[in-house]
Amino acid sequence: MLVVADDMGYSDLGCYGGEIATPALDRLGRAGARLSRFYNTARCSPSRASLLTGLHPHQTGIGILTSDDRPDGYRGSLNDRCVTLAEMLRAAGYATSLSGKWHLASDVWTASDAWPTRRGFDRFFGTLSGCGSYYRPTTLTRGEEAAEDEASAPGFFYTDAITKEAEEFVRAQAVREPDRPFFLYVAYTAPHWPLHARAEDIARYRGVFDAGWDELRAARLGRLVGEGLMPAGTALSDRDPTQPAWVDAPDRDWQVSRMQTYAAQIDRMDRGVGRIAAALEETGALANTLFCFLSDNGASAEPLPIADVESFRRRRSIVPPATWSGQPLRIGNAPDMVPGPEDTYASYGRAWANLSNTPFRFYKRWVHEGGISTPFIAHWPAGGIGPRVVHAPFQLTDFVPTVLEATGASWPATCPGRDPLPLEGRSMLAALRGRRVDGRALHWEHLGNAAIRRDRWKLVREHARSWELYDVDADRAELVDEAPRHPDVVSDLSAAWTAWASRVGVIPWERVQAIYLREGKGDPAG
Ligand SMILES: [Ca+2]
Repeated sequence: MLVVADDMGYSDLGCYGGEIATPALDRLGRAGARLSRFYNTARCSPSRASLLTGLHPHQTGIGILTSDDRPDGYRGSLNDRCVTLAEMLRAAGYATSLSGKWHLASDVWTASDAWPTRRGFDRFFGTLSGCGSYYRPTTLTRGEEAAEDEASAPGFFYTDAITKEAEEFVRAQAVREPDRPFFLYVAYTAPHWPLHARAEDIARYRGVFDAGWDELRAARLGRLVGEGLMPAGTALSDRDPTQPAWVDAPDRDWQVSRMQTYAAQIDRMDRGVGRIAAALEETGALANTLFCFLSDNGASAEPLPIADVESFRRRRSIVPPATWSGQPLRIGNAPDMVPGPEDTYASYGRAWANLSNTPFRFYKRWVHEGGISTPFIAHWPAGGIGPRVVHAPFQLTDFVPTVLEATGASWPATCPGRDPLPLEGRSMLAALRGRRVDGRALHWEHLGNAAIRRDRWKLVREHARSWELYDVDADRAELVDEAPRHPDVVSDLSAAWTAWASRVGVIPWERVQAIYLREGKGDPAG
């Protein structure tokens, strides 16, 4: 079972130092392995592509998001050189089900060979697009049939609908095919914007964030050290330089309401995980289920609207035309727009994202630690994964080999009509079981932002800027640039990164930008 959160930061969960109530994930995390250095790949679609195929995102056709930018850019849909984990496990006899977000097909309205139902999932209930209203999710689909009307039922809330579908699948399988193994992928959209949550969930966080982002960031780092996830002495990055000190921040009541709503989104997701775990327990499957949880990218500093309100409002794949009762949506972040209700469409902003990514710098889209660091929980008592913190670094390409080793399923060297690329990662199972594993280089590229990590060194740069070098064992928050003192390491790692980028088909960011400029397609990063 794989549970993915959307745009959740490194330290939001209780068992990773956060204030948010996540008892279900805390219980699984503390009874299983928690990884301190697991990395996603900075953005929704590329992360999901890598997670499900064991390849780097560029190899699957999804280098940015799901815009089809051929012939000069990426395809924006899973290509035929990759095989999904669902396809591999189904071939090994597993029942397969996806409940939640897909975001791996450029066409979200017409079924294609990049839809989940044609990529190994027997069952699919969820959204094809990258995000949307929790009360009225656009592109909601069941199998290959439009299902947006299902959300018109009284009391519908997308997070709960994802949970319900997954829980029913677990209970139904126990009756329908009790001896057949299954792969259940639960892809919540929480806590991605818009900030939608029920009033009673938001009320659970009254007072929790009143101390503000400065105090709370320091407290989170203290708890990360206490949990054994960060070494004692880890330095906290400075507050994002564009953001005010909490004591100087205007509209603090509104600021608090944004973070309360974000917390309520995670809280609701965690209660869903608790319900699914209870279903696994009641059907006798929990102890012998490899349960994994992670977030697809670091916390998001994205403002809303991205571009102007009117063009944003026209994005039908993520913005519903109105509320179910016909009210227009209020899109944007302003002190007179308290988030949560169906007619709002807001995000929580850069300063709170800075808290979510404690102790790191930067956000979703960047490949500095704040963009790519995620909690990773693996729970499988019958599989020898006991309570421990694992510090070995891994990235998304390592997930598929881990599941293949755990299940005994095999990678399909041949698929009819396809020529799949070999897997890029390696199994994490030995490390999850507490054994030492050798180091290996990890690589990233997104929007021209680039990084490579080998042993204690991480070489990283923002697009069009110079390489920075950090000793991420001693300086995880990337505060002291060692590049001037170690030019040999910089040249060695930059050459290794360039060779990797060339091999996996990274398209230079300038070329992608040129397509958008030429065709008037707007901002390729948006
Ligand atoms: Ca995301």
